[in-house]
Amino acid sequence: MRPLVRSADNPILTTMDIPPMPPDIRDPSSVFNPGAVRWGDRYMLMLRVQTRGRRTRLVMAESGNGREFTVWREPVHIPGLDSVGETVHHVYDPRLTALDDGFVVMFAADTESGCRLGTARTRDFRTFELLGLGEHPDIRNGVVFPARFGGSYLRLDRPNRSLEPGEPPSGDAICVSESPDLVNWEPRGEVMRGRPRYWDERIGAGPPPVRTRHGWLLVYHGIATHFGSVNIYQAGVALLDLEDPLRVVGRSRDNVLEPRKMYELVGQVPNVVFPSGMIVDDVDDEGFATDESKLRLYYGAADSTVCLATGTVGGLLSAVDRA
Ligand code: BMA
Repeated sequence: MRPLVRSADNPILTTMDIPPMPPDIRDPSSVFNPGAVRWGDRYMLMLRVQTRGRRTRLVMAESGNGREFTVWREPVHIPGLDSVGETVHHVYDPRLTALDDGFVVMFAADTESGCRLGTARTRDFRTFELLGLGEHPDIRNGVVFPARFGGSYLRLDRPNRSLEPGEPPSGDAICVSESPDLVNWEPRGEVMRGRPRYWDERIGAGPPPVRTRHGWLLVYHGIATHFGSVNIYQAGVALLDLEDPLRVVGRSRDNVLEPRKMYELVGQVPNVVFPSGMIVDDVDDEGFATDESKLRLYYGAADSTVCLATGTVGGLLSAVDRA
């Protein structure tokens, strides 16, 4: 049985669902790669909306059932982003983590000096506090763990190392960084590498990992680059040690989601499923997801729309091959 089933309503969000927000957002080009988190009885998405000027804006959407979303009428405003000392051209691919009675947003920020990882905090998704843009010269796919480790915060990230001349910078290793305050991050080591020639040659973390009794359940994206004219973006799973997430307990040999539907095969960037948000309903008294816990995985399809796939935590765990 496949561990993930696509929603029959896919794509669950398209540009038709984005209300005009002049002067920026009018008849936008695409909406994709959302962060996701549960807020009380609401399912919240932070959408990446791309205007026809190919500028990116973040926009909130909310839902009572995790499938039908209402898009808020004002884009997210993170004060201070315009005075960080260099021009931020785009902010995109936000990951949302519930932490310390609030929510942390980690997003990619394209600047002249490369892609940085911005961090902001909110309690209500209306007002945001910018914590910083980090120091690493070129890094992406930053994802904060929804827990502290002996007082420290940990994140997964993916340093960019340009692998092909002339191509946008990318990377082939998911790493861990540690921070005392969510502002200053120190690299701690490498978690796993891409597997040359297979489905996940280049990799990056997807949504924030989910805590289970077996370990941290991580959905990540893998890119197959050996098909000549097009890169194929897929999703797979890994299980990381609960106490020491630098240690990989297991990893799926195969992907668990790959472009097959027309909305994944065709669009602004063809052949892309990009997992970026996951909401797990029901955790036990100590905050662990159980094998029966239902999950909703939100992903961008072909850099054009937002899609949903559902499953259980146990189903995804069964896709993990032991290391
Ligand atoms: C990656 C990121 C994602 C995007 C993907 C496919 O490098 O830029 O935002 O969805 O490429 O184009």
